[in-house]
Amino acid sequence: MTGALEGITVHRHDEFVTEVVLDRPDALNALNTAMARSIAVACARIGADRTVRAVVLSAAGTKAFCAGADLKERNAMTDAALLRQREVFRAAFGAVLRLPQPTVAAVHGYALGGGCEFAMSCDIIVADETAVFGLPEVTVGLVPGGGGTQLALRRLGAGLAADLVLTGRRVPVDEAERIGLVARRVPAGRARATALELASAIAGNSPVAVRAAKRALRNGWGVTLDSALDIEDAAWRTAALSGDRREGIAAFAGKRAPRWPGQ
Ligand code: CO8
Repeated sequence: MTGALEGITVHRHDEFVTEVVLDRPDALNALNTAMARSIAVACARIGADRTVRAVVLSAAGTKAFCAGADLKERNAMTDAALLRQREVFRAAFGAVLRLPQPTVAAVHGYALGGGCEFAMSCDIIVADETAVFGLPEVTVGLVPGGGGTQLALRRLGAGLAADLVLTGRRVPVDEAERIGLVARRVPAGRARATALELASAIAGNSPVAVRAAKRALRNGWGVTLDSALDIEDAAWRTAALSGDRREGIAAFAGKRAPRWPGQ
């Protein structure tokens, strides 16, 4: 993918997987305004590309996935500039969260503040032994604003979300795995490769079913069980009436790999 992207790079892997790399390693991949704009642009392109079946969000360098908002850039900002930046940041976090394809975060090192929020905006978090999560916003006079309070609440429950958000403490990978923030924990240096493998495995499944299942998982958050089951039913119908379902069952019966029509 070409175009003026700053602070990130985008790579296409095999046929169906796209990787977005947070790429300001000298600043621990801290999120500045230009980078946030680029993330929104890249996600808009990826989201509209029906040939992309899974997305990996990874980071350059060895020390950090992302150390949050670029506090040096913010240091020089007026209140008005900060409010303008907020809209750009909201668009970036929203763009990752709303990607229609499954998203896998590959986390190594620090994932703090906005970094933790980017990881939580993905469907699945893979983290290596060096990963450290945290929402330290209250320690710098802020509230998590990239979805952190609400994503922590939904992913971890009210008690743990309050613990993390109100203390701003760091969560080592052991605890992150135990509390269910991290779905897969891998040896140091293996997060990206594992995330790409996972994305490839997902991309091998029916694209219609995978997107519909993601919609059900996402839209079922925070609604009543009855409403959530209606959402699941709609997802089921989408998949059940698709060419992918016909092909999936024909391939099973014919003992061959499916060739998904993707519709
Ligand atoms: N912003 C800018 N630069 C940073 C940041 C950052 N957040 N974090 C690290 N850096 C820079 C350092 O200044 C340093 O640069 P230089 O060499 O030029 O001085 C370089 O990266 C390396 O950092 P350190 O020397 O500090 O490395 P350490 O290993 O000693 O420490 C830490 C690493 C623990 C990650 C430490 O750098 C740190 O605490 N950073 C700040 C973390 C933080 O508080 N993040 C939360 C910020 S608030 C936020 O993310 C809100 C997001 C809201 C988005 C939603 C909007 C809608």
